Amino acid sequence: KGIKPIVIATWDVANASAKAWEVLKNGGNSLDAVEQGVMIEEADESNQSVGKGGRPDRDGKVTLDACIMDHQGNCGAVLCMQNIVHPVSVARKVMEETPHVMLAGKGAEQFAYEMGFEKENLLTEKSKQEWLEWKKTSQYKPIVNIENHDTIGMLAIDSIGNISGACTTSGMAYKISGRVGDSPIIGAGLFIDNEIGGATATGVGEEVVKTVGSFLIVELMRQGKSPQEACEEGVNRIIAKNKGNLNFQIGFIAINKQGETGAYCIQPGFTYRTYSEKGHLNNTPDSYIK
Ligand code: SD4
Repeated sequence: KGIKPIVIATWDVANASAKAWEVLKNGGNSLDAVEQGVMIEEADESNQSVGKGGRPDRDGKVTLDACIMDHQGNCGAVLCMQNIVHPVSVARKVMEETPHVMLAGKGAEQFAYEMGFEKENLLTEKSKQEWLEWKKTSQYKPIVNIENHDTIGMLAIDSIGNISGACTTSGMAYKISGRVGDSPIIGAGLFIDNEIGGATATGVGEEVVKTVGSFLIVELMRQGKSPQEACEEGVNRIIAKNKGNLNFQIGFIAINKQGETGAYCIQPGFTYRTYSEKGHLNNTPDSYIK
């Protein structure tokens, strides 16, 4: 019925979007596509915002947040989990194997071991050295687009038109131990409504949580806005609350049931990947600040 598979993901995550596309192209479903796509970034030690190699909290602990949501509205999430390379897969297990949606901290880690995941040290030498350097001043000032870059949120539509999404991060570098951002919070960092579309976020998670950003964007699409218009409205809600201090980044991406995409951000510097039969593109969205 003219359904065209597509993948859309935050930041320039070419390997992750290519992996997700490969799953879709081979007839795989959107849930497998987003899981396997974001797993590429979780395993990539050079991405210091996700999974292994992620920057630690201020105490030197790498704590991961992730969630996943399918076309039936099922979802699972892990919050502030240590020692597991693939939090998105643990989130999927929470969704599929438990009556719950979210598991946090030690409980999430324990559950992961029960599901057969292996314990691994996530703090790489590079991230450790940078943290030790940071500790000399211990100033918590998230740097837009630089130090807190590359959280991956991914949305996909498969060949039967089902939409799924995933989001995974190590959170803001040098955060207070125990801090959880938007990325594993359904409605904030990610939301899917298979009748309408999906949205996901990157940037300073606190601001996304305060406006329930991804749910807002999907609801705006339900009310008739295009993905682009909905992303702009989502960012504008955050801007309206923060007039006078816009020295932070927020980026949203969205997709609707027809496979149309949109994206908007506060600061220049945010890019996003799309992969469809039109090709594999790294796109630069419009930003509020030029
Ligand atoms: C967070 N939204 O934990 C994440 C950070 C992020 O690219 O997006 N970094 O607040």
